[in-house]
Amino acid sequence: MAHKEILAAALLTDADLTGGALEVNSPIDGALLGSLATHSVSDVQAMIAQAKSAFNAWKLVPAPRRGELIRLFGEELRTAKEELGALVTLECGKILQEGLGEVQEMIDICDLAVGQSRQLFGLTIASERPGHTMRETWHPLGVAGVITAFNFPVAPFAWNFALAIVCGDPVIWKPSEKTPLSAIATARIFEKAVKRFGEAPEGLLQVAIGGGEIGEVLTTSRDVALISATGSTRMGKIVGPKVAERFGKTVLELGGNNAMIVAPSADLENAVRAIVFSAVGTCGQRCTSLRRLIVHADVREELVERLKGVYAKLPIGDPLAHGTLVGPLIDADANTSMKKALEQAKAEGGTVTGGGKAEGVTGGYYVHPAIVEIPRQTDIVRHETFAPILYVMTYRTLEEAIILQNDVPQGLSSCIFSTDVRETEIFLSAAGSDCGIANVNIGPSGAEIGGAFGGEKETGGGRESGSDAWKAYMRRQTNTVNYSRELPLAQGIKFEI
Ligand code: UN1
Repeated sequence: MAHKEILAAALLTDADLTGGALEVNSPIDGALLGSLATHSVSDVQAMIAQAKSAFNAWKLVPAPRRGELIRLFGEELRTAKEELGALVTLECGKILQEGLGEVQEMIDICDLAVGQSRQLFGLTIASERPGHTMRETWHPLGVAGVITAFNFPVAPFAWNFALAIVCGDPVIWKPSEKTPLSAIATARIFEKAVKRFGEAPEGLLQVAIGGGEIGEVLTTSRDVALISATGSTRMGKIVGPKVAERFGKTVLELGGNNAMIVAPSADLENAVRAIVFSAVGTCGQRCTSLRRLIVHADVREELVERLKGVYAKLPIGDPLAHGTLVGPLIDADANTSMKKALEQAKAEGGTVTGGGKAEGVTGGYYVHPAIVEIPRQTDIVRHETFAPILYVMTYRTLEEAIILQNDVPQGLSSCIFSTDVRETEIFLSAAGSDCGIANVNIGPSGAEIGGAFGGEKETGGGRESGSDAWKAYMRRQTNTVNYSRELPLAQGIKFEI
């Protein structure tokens, strides 16, 4: 499909695509997709006011009813899956299968959130006083600001949004300046659900288009109760303290530097498939991408040879074309960082295979994914470069492998390939991986929405998506109720007046 058809199918109009200074280019061929108007600081302030008034109405709507709106959103997303998936591909360059997968994640989280809307459970707690009862209640939190990155233009938004809405919180979404169109199209799909729902307050979802100045309004406003931000550690270091200064809440999902340990007992066939998908998928630009391979000396040679064989034949090119496995990098800057990282890796003793410009594809930044064999975990290996670079290191004892796996500033995702249950259980134990995600016999990327998603250390500590991540969008209240005729004090204190 031509670019114009994809934009039209996603219901983007000329009015959306013209009239402003924010140029959006497709990484596929550099074509200009639109020149968008951006929001001013005062526009965003008005959005916050609107969201605040929406909150006052929405927080009183019963949660299962709020879930109904998300059920309808999930239905609309099912209908629009192909169109939105293609737009995601057009705008961020991931292959169509992954664009569609991203929309599927949105649908899945809607389903989860609908169920969750009937399960915003609190606890009942034993009181130490006679005739008293204690419980914990979860209430809507307030306006949520959701900041997302170019590499996943829609799924992390949906993880936040679907839960926020069932929890009672309106959302202001600041998408990446590189992928605003997917956000506008998503908001339009949500509008359809709102229409069918009938009685939703105005402003449950507002999209703020612009750069850092927009983010600044959201992070510093006392009327934005929660900031959930996905992006670089650098961004998190700016956002985190700003929100903390006003005692706002944050969910931060920042960098990853994810490793796989391949043990001698590993199923190498599956390991190769998992490595290639997680290292070159989304052109190495997932926060969960595999960046470090820690291979046992006994299987290293065989594994690296097999990988080099697959890498040499990877179909690189138009991500909309059937059969392509590697699309373009997002832009020139990404290309430069990849080049620089490879130069540094060489200077630090690495041997690079691949990594150059891909032949025969023009218009975008198409590269050969790189394998870098490196004797030590040097500075560049410990740094997250958002590109398809796979560093390969060797180990002899599992202990040594786990030390290498953990010895990076980031702590998002990790995995081990081994058929030895003693090894896999150690890897998942307190003596093992220090990451938020630790997998056995699958790669580090492609997490399902049912689990909590996020990581430790410089990854930011936030958890989104499944499990009890919904609690971040609510405030916890502890209630003590006295149904006796006395007034005993806690801790047995006597206070006679
Ligand atoms: C991201 O790269 O920011 O686990 C999100 C995965 C996807 C989400 C990645 N479900 O790879």
